[in-house]
Amino acid sequence: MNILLILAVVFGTLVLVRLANVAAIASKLSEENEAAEQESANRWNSIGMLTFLIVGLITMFYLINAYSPLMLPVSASEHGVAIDNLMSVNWIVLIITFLITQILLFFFAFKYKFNKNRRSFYFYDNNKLEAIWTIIPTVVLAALIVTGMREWNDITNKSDKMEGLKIQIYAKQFVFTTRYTGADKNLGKTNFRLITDANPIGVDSTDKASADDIISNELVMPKGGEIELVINSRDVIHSVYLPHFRVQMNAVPGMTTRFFFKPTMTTVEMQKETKNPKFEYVMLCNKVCGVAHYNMKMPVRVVEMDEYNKWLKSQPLVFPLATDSTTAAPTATMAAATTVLK
Ligand SMILES: [Cu+2]
Repeated sequence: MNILLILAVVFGTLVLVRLANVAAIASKLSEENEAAEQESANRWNSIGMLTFLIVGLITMFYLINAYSPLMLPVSASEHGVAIDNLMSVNWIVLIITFLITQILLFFFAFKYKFNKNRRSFYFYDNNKLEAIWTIIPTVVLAALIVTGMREWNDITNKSDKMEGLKIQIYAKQFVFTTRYTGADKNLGKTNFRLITDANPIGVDSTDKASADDIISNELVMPKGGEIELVINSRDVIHSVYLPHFRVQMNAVPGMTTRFFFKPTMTTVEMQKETKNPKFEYVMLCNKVCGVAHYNMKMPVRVVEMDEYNKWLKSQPLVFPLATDSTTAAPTATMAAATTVLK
């Protein structure tokens, strides 16, 4: 704090001295000197503009190169490849536009600095020019938006129309829980009134479909399986974010959201791809949902179908066969209020 104060006093004094100098010089200047001073200032400003352009561009490309190893590896899902392609197209358009506009802006500031022998060219109106700078951005932006919307519709339509391997992701502050279907391929109904320590996501034990439901604190998926995430939240809005699969969908209390996708690379394959033997997929909460939000995540594994089936058998049922009636039996009113999972 003391150093800051000293620095403030020193720099404050320097500024005052400098201002006094400027005032003294200005008062001495004749009209001719003023013109020469102005020209020199313009020259230095224009050189500053050009330097800023060059240093800025070099820094930009250096940083892009330096940080690119921290970017996500190739997509581990089918639709993710299309998303990555869209993203690349967007970046190419953005970078080209950025380079053209910024180079012109700073280079013109350098080249067309004030020159008393040059008159600026004045024109009142130019329809052709206005048409060009209106139509080109409109066409490019419309093309980007339409292709993006088509891709997004394609991805989300699957969630509405197709049936996959249902996996429920149940979010609460600050943990995720997963629930898998048993042989009946259906998830039993849930109701928040049935939530207890032994039944953390409120599965309705009277629903036949819940008898073989399996619960876990890990998201394991078979490679090549059509996965249908069935997403719910107990308390606030969370977001299920699987960056390596280019998947993100909000978990909203009171409603069910879905995401349909197909993992294409096992964890082992991704470890080889990234040349990182410690690589693990992860699911993160991507909505600031409270104080421990930063820590809300779940380990994710993608394995071959055989291994997946073996793993699933080793996981506990939501209702173990010797059910504790005090923790699991719902009342008639509770059953009536049960949320229906399609
Ligand atoms: Cu969260």
